[in-house]
Amino acid sequence: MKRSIIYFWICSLVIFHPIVHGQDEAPSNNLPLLLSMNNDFGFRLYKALTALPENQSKNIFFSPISVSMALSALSLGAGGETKQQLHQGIGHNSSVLDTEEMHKTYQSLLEEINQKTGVDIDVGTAVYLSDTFKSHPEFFEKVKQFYLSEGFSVDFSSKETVEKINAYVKEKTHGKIDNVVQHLTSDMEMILLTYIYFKGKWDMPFDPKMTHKSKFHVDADTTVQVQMMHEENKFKVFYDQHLSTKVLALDYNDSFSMFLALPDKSITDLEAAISRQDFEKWKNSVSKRKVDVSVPKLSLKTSYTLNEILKGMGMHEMFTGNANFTRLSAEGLSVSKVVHNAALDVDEEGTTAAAVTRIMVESCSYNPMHYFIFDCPFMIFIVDHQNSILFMGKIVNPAEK
Ligand SMILES: *[C@@H]1O[C@H](CO)[C@@H](O)[C@H](O)[C@H]1NC(C)=O
Ligand SMILES: *[C@@H]1O[C@H](CO)[C@@H](O)[C@H](O)[C@H]1NC(C)=O
Ligand SMILES: *[C@@H]1O[C@H](CO)[C@@H](O)[C@H](O)[C@H]1NC(C)=O
Ligand SMILES: CC(=O)N[C@H]1CO[C@H](CO)[C@@H](O)[C@@H]1O
Repeated sequence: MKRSIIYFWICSLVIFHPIVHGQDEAPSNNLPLLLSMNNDFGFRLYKALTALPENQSKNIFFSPISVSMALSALSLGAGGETKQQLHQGIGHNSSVLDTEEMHKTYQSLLEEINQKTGVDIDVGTAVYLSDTFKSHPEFFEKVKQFYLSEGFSVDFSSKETVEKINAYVKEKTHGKIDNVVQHLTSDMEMILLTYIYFKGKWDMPFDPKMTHKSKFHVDADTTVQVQMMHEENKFKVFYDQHLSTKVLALDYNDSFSMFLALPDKSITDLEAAISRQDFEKWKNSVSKRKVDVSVPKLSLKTSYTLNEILKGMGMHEMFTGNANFTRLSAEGLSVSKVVHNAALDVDEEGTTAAAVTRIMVESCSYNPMHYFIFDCPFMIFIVDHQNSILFMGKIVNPAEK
């Protein structure tokens, strides 16, 4: 039987800028279950990404929710062992949350997120299908219903299709993610892509006049110059004794927050020790204190081919000749590529000024609780009001784009 292929593109980005205030929705009962599942998945994916030797001294940034959403949507078309591996891979346990309920909960989550007016956030899915491909309509109806997907029938052998898909992604990510697809092959039958875009404004913006050039210690031998934002004010902070890590929460002018975690010693120790439970503790542990905060401006893009990572997480059958996508189509299908693109921009907003040059501490040695100076590798999380991790990663070198 001919094996056709499915491509995946997962696009995520986040930028920070002006917005207006919105209201919170009452969560459905299943939402906390889905959020724990997604957060757990995020930590497992993070550990898998950082375990790769080639990624060890690199910035990491991705959207766990975007990846698990894509895999969950794909599981609607899978059967047998392939479906089981997808469910286990994302951490779905049907005795805790019924499978149909899981898909429905994704739907309420997406609807809730897309209704937010306080920040600019956009999450969704698109399915591109070859115009000659015979698929089961139920799959697409479900992806449309639960994952708010748009569907397009295209000719994968045509050059315009590449442009069409790139233009779509560019529009959905407000110009931040561009050229995700370079070329397509005529044996492709389907592309499933999910995207997430987030743009928020700090509750307490940084004063651009206080931004200055400063050193960032990438490792013991390497320092780079970065634009360091600075503010001395009341911030939400916490010292995690167990992880020997300083935690700073920066709120947006709505219920979204960014958490920054700066280990006293090495980022690799923090990575090895941290779990979802540690992270979830932070939200309730931070308290307002007057501290001196320095955070580098950030602008980065990442691109990951997740095939090997997902195989390592137990989802291998979908890539093989044994893949079971019988609920998607009677034709033999396998997944050829899972790609995740993400982008992050953090700034004080507005002008870049380098008026003041300050001497920063020279090494990553411990400095007192009064100082939250992010001049050594740190972890970063962007969460919604329920502590669902929309984005996570680590910044090793802010100067690297
Ligand atoms: C944040 O939202 C509130 C309420 O809508 C508004 O009054 C305030 O101006 C906003 N702050 C910023 C910095 O935009
Ligand atoms: C594929 O999945 C379907 C639906 O779950 C199942 O009926 C079928 O037996 C599976 N096929 C194989 C070869 O495992
Ligand atoms: C699923 O959840 C049940 C109930 O909490 C638990 O007993 C079982 O071990 C879980 N299964 C897996 C595969 O984790
Ligand atoms: C920044 C970087 O090197 N990322 C790589 C991490 O590992 C994945 C999976 O092998 C690659 O696709 C990325 O390019």
